[in-house]
Amino acid sequence: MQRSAPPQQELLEIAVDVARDAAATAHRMRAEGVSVAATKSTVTDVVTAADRAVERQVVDALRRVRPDDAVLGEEYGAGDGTPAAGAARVRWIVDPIDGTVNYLYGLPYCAVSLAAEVDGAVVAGVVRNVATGEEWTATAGGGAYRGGRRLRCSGETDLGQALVATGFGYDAGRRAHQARVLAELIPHVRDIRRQGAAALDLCLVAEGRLDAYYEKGLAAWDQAAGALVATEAGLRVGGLGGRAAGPDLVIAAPPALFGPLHDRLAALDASGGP
Ligand code: LIP
Repeated sequence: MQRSAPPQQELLEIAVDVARDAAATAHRMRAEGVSVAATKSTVTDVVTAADRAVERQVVDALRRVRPDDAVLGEEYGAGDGTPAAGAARVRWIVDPIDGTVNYLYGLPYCAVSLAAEVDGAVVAGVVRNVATGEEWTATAGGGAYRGGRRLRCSGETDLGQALVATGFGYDAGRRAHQARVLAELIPHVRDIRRQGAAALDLCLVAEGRLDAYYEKGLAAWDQAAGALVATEAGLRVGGLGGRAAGPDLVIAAPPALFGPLHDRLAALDASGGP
């Protein structure tokens, strides 16, 4: 018999507690000095000891409070304690340090991102900037907040006036394709911001500190919590051609800007390339 799903607010409170402790660990380890522990998909796709330690801390904390839940993390994947079939209606999606290269270089634009998914739908999420302590939260249908303030996205309706954020992958061929797309797009927007952490980019768009965001190549852990914050702040979040936001492309924009940005990115084959 399938268990009943816990209330979203309860999942959010767990996420916030776990993310705050995780961010404190990441902050302390940064102060103690970090170095590259290993590389992943390419020589520039680095992982530090802190990425691993923080993810283990998050997984252990979630196991203590909700031992039957599944966990998907950037560094350890689906983990080892996959619960019995039918038990896990809840899956946690964690990026221990989104913006790892910024973290390595000491740039204050990296975050712990933790989302709770029930039956495949993200229902609660938190993104906490490791350096500044800024914290964004959201529940499905319950709105998005930072510092107790309910967030509303930008009201910009003209793509030519939009400040757009984006990012590049770790593969040189993909970066070359993304740069070609950007070179064609940039004359049609106000300007571009490349800050290096998708979870934070989505949260800044959610509160109108940016007007829109798009990126190819994101994994679930990069965008799960941030996309909920963005959606709950009034943004349309999706992919090309009516598809959901995913590795092909994530676009987050106010409803009036989504169409024009989507059409430009589609014409530029933004989800194509390596
Ligand atoms: C990063 C993303 C960012 C992207 C980087 C990288 P990581 O995630 O948040 O948007 O441009 O290439 O994928 O690797 O720091 O978790």
